[in-house]
Amino acid sequence: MHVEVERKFVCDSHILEKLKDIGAVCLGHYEFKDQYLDTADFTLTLKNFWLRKREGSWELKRPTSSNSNTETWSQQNTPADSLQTEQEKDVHAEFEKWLPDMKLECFAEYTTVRCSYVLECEGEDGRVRVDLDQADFDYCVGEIEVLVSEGVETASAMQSIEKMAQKLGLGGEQKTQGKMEVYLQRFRPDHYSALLKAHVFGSNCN
Ligand code: V4E
Repeated sequence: MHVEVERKFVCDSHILEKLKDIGAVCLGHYEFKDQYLDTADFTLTLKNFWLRKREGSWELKRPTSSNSNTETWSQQNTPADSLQTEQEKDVHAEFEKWLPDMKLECFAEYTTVRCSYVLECEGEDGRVRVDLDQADFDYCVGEIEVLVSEGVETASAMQSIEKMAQKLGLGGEQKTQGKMEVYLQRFRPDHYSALLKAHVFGSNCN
C-alpha cells in the first residue's frame, strides 16, 4: 500500500510552456477508463471512500489527511494483470462475486487521457510527477503528485510539491476541483449535494 500526496491545479494554456521552461520531460500519455462504485445511498463516498475499477484493477482511495491545498490519499490496489499468487487471484475473484450482494452500482464512468511529466534532472525533485488530465466530459485538470510508502513521513513530499508548484508559478491558496467533483456536480447533482452536506467536498475545495 502507498500514500499519494497530491495537489491539483487549473490547467491554463501556458502550462506546457512552463513545463518545458523548467526542464520537465513528458513520460508519454495514456488513456484509462474509471468506473466508481457505491451503494444507492452513498455508503462509501459519504465516508470519503472511493472504490473504482481502473482498466480491470480494483483500487480503493481514502483520505489520510488534508491541509489547505495538498491532499494525502491512501490507495490500495488489486491489479488484475499482475496478480501474483493463487491466493491473490482468489481474493480478486471472490471480491467480484460479492459485488451484487453488497449492492454496489456504478455511479460515475469516464475516460481520461493523461500526460505525465517529470523533471529531467535527477535528484530531490525526481520523485515528483506532474499529470495533465483531460477527461471525456470536457474537463481538464493538473496534478502534482508524490508517492510515499505507507508509514513514511509525508512532510518532505509536501515540500517537494510546493517547490514544484512555485516553479510552475501556481498560486497558493485555493483548492482546484478534481474530475470527480465536476462530474458529480454536472451529472449527479443529488449525489453531489449529499457529499457537500456531509462535508466530503467542502467550501475550500472550489
Ligand atoms: C473524488 C475523490 C477521489 C477519486 C478521484 O481521485 P482523483 O485523484 O481526483 O482522480 P485521479 O484520476 O487523478 O486518480 P489518480 O490517478 O491520481 O489515482 S479520491 C478522493 N476523492 C475525494 C476528494 C475530496 N473529498 N476532496 C477533494 C478536494 N478532492 C477529492
